[in-house]
Amino acid sequence: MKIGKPAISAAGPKAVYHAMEKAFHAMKVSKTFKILGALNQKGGMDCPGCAWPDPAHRSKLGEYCENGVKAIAEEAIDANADADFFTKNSILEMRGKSDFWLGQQGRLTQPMWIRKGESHYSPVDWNTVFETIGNKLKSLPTPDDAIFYTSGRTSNEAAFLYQLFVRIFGTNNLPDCSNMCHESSGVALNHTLGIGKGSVKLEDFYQSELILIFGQNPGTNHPRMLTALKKAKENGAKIVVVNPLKEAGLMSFQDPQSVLGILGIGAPLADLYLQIRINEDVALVQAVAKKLLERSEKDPSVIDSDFILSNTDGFETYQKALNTLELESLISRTGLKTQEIEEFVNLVTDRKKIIACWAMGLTQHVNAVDNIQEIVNLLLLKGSIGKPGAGTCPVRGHSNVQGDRTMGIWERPSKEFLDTLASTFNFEPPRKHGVDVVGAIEIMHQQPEKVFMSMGGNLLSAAPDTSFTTIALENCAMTIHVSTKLNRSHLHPGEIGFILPCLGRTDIIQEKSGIQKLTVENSMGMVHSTQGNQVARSEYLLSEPHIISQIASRTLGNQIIEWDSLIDNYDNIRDLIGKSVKGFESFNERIKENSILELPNGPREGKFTNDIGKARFTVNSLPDYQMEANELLMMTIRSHDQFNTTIYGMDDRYRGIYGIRTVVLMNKSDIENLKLDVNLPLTLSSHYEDKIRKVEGLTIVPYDIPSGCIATYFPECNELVPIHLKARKSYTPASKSVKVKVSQP
Ligand SMILES: Nc1nc2c(c(=O)[nH]1)N[C@H]1C(S)=C(S)[C@@H](COP(=O)(O)OP(=O)(O)OC[C@H]3O[C@@H](n4cnc5c(=O)[nH]c(N)nc54)[C@H](O)[C@@H]3O)O[C@H]1N2
Ligand SMILES: Nc1nc2c(c(=O)[nH]1)N[C@H]1C(S)=C(S)[C@@H](COP(=O)(O)OP(=O)(O)OC[C@H]3O[C@@H](n4cnc5c(=O)[nH]c(N)nc54)[C@H](O)[C@@H]3O)O[C@H]1N2
Ligand SMILES: [Mo]
Repeated sequence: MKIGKPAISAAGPKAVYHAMEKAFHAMKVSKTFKILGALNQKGGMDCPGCAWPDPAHRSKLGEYCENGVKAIAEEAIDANADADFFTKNSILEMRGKSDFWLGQQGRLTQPMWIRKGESHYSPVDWNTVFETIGNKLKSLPTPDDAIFYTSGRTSNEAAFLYQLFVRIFGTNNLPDCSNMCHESSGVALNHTLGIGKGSVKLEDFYQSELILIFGQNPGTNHPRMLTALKKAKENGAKIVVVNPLKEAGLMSFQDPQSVLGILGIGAPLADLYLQIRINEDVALVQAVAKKLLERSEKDPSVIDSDFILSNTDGFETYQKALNTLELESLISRTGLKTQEIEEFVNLVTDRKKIIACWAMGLTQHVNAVDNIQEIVNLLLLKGSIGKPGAGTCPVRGHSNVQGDRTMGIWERPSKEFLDTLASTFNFEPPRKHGVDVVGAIEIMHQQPEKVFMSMGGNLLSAAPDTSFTTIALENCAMTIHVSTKLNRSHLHPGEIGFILPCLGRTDIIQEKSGIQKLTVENSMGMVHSTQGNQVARSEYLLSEPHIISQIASRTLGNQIIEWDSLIDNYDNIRDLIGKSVKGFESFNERIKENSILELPNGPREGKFTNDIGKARFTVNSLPDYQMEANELLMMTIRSHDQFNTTIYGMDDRYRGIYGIRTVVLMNKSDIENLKLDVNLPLTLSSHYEDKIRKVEGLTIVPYDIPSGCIATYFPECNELVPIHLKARKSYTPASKSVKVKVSQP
């Protein structure tokens, strides 16, 4: 373990070095270059890293980032966790290993199962897999006794087939990783603007005058966004960052595609960096709006009254509510200086083309929906939606998480979507809403004997309240994980547990008609194809659509859908998508030319597609925690060396933390006031009505973070997030604002 100084600039030659070091450690050199040469190139493969869009002109030097290379190394790793590996390692032994170790064992190569009383997984043939799952599903008292989870790497084709199968089977139990991620954005944006997605395109960044970045760490999680920010700045944009931590990637960017960047010279990014207290974003934006409205009394051009009058609803109520708030108390909540807020207001006052970006720093709080709605209020005041260079930009996480939703992976589908499925496929889909992630875990916990199927992902480590979720999984009659890599969820099977290995983004998919393409949708609503270039490493690997079709055919037969022949050619699947999902008409023809499908987006064109046909101003409440004097507010965040629950390494280079993940980033004044010894292990405990949750053996890292706030890593501290602590309306676990107490032996 080593603690050094946090970095003040991201990317550059060091990033290239670290990326290649990881890649060459995991894979042969020739394989590395073959994959990287196709990564994010037209007709090549979509990076499994994040959902940031590709620019129109792709760099020949390489259109990927350090963490994209790490994602590739993780998936295309030469090592295999094969049948032999499972013979040598019991699940009890594997539970004692770290997440990093689990990932290093390599790709899954053969279907495995484990039955009650057994200590080891053993190989099973695909036919037995499909028969056993089909028979189990058919035998359930009701289809709602099965839960079908999806993670966001799943392709459009797989996602579409999966939801269709699940709905013909008879349930809307389709929770997904979005429930823990941007659900709050979807709820807020649907209500206020009429579409649960962002409104900007990549080109808007190049025309914007002001870019606001709330609760996001793009230097680690969306590194290619830094290129867009740099270009925006070159074109004159200003950048305001709102974040409790000084994240290196938001301060300066060493562009590895430029001479200066290669020399390690960074281009400054943030013009104003507001180190806000955790979850005081509503207070900040309300303070800014109050000041703007005050200024607009003298100079009406400060806000866009024409836009407000003709395109929005609820302005007066909003203004009245703002008037009841006291500016001083709003400012004091944020922990920021009046001068800093004044500078923010100055930047907003003179500019009309504003983009607001955000990620998990806003979406994972009890009042997460309020956070986003308040930002929409600010954009509406400025008329900054539906014109070039302006709009909303929720920066998505998983590379196809947005596409999965477009394809119907959602426990609360719209009536319109179900009606179209009903008329296209001639069956009556279930109308009752299904369970989301938290709902699923709660019913699996309360009622044993459920079937849990996971299309990718790692529910156990991604979900809150780890011990609670462990019991939920172990309670199941059957757990089915379609996965590329070994993970902790596999180690807590139900009475029967399956691990079904599948082909990943980097692999070639062969079906009867030949090599198949898949498609994905990026964070800005653009759909394009993706095709791997690695020959399958084992004869047992099947694609996700293939596995779904076989489970469907054994469960439902081939009456409504010809599942067995459908997958001979994935054009067949895209034909079905074209018939039943808006915006995908003539899908096959359009995707064949390697062209990009731009999905319909009302707000992008200034059309608000919610129930009232106008953008809504909303009145949002401030968080109310009732903190005790010795309590701190904890956010669980990602290190630079992980992709969600997949741990690439033990370092968090930009934050100066090496060789350890069980850390607590804490302000020096809190360390002093709470009389803590940085040399002793720390215990964190969260005290909510139902019980006290604890994580022991943590290490204090004195850090530049507002006092009263601490940061820990996800998934190590998920244990502390109570299952019932979730956002209003979106039900997203509030894993960025958990009240905790500290203690030392
Ligand atoms: N390399 C890599 N890339 C990834 C991922 C990964 O794990 N690794 N994960 C992918 C996924 S699924 C997602 S959703 C995204 C996640 O991308 P991010 O949202 O950037 O990820 P987090 O680490 O959760 O970072 C949250 C940021 O919000 C700040 N923050 C926390 N609380 C608050 C708050 O109350 N207010 C404000 N203003 N800021 C706050 C934190 O300091 C941190 O900088 O990245 C995607 N890309
Ligand atoms: N405390 C806390 N908890 C969080 C968060 C947080 O910030 N704090 N973030 C939340 C967020 S934003 C998200 S999105 C969730 C993530 O939740 P998940 O999406 O469930 O988790 P991942 O870690 O992304 O899933 C990793 C697993 O996916 C499998 N996999 C990888 N690629 C493929 C593929 O191509 N096909 C298939 N079938 N499997 C594949 C591998 O087996 C790997 O082990 O976690 C959430 N949990
Ligand atoms: Mo996410």
